[in-house]
Amino acid sequence: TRTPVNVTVTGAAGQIGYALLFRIASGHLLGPDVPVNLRLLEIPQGLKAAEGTAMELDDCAFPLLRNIEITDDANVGFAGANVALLVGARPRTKGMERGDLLSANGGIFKPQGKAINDNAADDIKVLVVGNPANTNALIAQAAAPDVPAERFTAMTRLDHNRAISQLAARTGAAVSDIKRLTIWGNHSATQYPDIFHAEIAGKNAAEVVNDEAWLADTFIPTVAKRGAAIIEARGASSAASAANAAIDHVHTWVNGTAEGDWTSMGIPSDGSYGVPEGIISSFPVTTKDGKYEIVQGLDINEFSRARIDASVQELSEERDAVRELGLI
Ligand code: NAX
Repeated sequence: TRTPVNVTVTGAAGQIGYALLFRIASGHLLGPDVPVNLRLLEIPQGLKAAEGTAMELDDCAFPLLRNIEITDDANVGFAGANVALLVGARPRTKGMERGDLLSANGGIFKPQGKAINDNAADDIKVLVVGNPANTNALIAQAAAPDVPAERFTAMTRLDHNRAISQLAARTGAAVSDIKRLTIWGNHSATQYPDIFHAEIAGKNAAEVVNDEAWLADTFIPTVAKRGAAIIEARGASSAASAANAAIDHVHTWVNGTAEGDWTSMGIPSDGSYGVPEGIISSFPVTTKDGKYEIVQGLDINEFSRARIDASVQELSEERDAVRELGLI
């Protein structure tokens, strides 16, 4: 039998945490044959609710779930972690400026990065879900100099999945027929869902759609503002779909992309496609044997170039702001 994989979830008592933990414990994160130990990291006010969730996890009698540890100490929470899902973050509240938001999150992600650096397993893989996800991932990564930078990633898989779903609805295709969609840039309203290289049942998606006005005025804003539309409808932000995307992100990273397809991940840029080295930006990536690679050689048209540049510009500004705050 396999050794259990240690999976740490921060913000475990939150709404994404509640949707996420049961799927990790039932084998959807890593596979149906991989036992897991769960480490739930919360702030003191969240511990009691996390204990309640742990009781429910016990009550599922999941065959793959070996043990659950609950803590508010990051050094304990990340001890021996093989996978860390950083979900807990400081949300933007009314009247909060971007600088306030970045420094409040710096107070979370800098110490967590250091705790990962000092305590996690050598093969640690980190996914940051908590917003602003890309820049929070950058802060954590900068605080973990002994961990290879590429192990710090940010979630744009929800945007990716939303874009596939919107494209399927527009074209009448099955979601499973859509391949090679890309989210570029930041997980924010500037993100760019790119269908110019996507395929629908083997045909070029942009040619199937053949409507640039729909792309510019409907598709892109619908995907980018979907989070706000969910809040409007549900009275709460995306939770189950966000948890599902986190599962997809890590599952794909660990288990690989399908032949002929790729996915979108926020990863430290190596300078590809003119994205400044070091910022954590979303790219098209293929994965294999637990490693990812940026898909190279895509032809970027003017429509795409302007939108990638705008989102990357926002990421560069966020990086400069956290640098000025001494967070990286
Ligand atoms: P909730 O407010 O329901 O839960 C957050 C939890 O984090 C709380 O239980 C809180 O006690 C805990 N927490 C706060 N600081 C912590 C710390 N320092 N250590 C450990 N735990 C801490 O939020 P939820 O709806 O679960 O959303 C979590 C984060 O995901 C938010 O930042 C949200 O903006 C972000 N999202 C990111 C998405 C993405 O695509 N990247 C989409 C969904 C979601 O909006």
